[in-house]
Amino acid sequence: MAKAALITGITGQDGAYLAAFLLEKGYSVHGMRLYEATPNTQRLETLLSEYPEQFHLHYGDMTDGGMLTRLLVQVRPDEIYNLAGLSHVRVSFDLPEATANINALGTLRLLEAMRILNLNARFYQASSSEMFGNAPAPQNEKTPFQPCSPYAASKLYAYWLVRTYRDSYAMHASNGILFNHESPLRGEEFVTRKITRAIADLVAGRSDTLRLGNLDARRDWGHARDYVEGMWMMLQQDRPDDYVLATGETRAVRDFVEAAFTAIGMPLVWNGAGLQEKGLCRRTGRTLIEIDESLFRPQEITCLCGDAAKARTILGWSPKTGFDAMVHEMLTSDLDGVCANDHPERVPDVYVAG
Ligand code: F7E
Repeated sequence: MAKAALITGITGQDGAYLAAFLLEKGYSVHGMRLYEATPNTQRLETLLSEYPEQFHLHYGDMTDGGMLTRLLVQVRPDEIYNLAGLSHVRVSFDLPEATANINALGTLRLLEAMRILNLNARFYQASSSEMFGNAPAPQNEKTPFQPCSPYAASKLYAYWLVRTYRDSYAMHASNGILFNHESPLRGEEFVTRKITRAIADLVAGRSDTLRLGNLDARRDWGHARDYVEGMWMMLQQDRPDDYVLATGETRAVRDFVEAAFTAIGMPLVWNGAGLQEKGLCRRTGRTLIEIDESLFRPQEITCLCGDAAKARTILGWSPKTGFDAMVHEMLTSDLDGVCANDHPERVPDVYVAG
């Protein structure tokens, strides 16, 4: 009989890639989505029409323990991928209590539901490289955590719960400590997609300057499609464990912006320093990038760079998509969307609002 998988956070980038990956493998996939209207479920609707027998959506909420228990009784999943969460680091400073309730206590509710029901499912927890904070790079499974945002603290609580439930109740529960992973499906409030979307709008004459925060923060950016495969691989192991997934390469936000503008034939030149710094079009001198202080975080993480040697050795996982190919794919998708005029209005910049 086909295996059943439950994915919480199905409407996010990773939910969409993971659902497609598991459906192709023949799984019956159950996705949990918030009752709130979600801005874009187009990609899920495509999957629903392609896999009408295999793909099912359920309304649910990580803050409702009774509901989570009922969902587990109904679905009886073989594998659970806990991807739901408030995932924006900057927003977590504005909504710290909600972040803890959803990310930390939500994971507790799900694990408790499994324990109460004696459910013999394998459990994947979306842990995050943000838990390392400013610990020296490269970071791996042995690096001591130094969370420095409400988001990272909530993820660390969930990480330790997973280990506690694994060791206390012999659950097959694993943490994937994933470094930044992007794609055309990335939310527009994250910096990579914000940049590629803004470039598409610029090309279409819909906007002129892109406002960014800390250009010098360094991140290890991989492609989400590769990372969801790693999630699945963790649950296929005989023994549960914790794994870092990363590319091992780090780049500054500035590098991403430069790569994206160069790719559309508008190489940049930087002028000024600090908040006065600007990115200008090298050919025309037109201002394309400005710095916005409100986009900085109360505490910045300067450099994340993962060491995924354990995943490579034990899971046989390695990222397939390189940085340039990923930037190209994201840009092409946004440029195509703008040309086809099928982009919805831009998501308002959450920071300005907050
Ligand atoms: O920021 C800087 C910002 O919001 C990346 C989440 O998936 O990955 C993600 O967290 C960097 C930061 O992602 C803007 O200060 C500059 O240093 O794209 P981001 P993130 O905070 O690294 C981890 C692994 C997760 O687990 C999270 O859930 O870019 N930055 N200017 C900016 N960031 C944003 N969003 N917007 C800017 O204008």
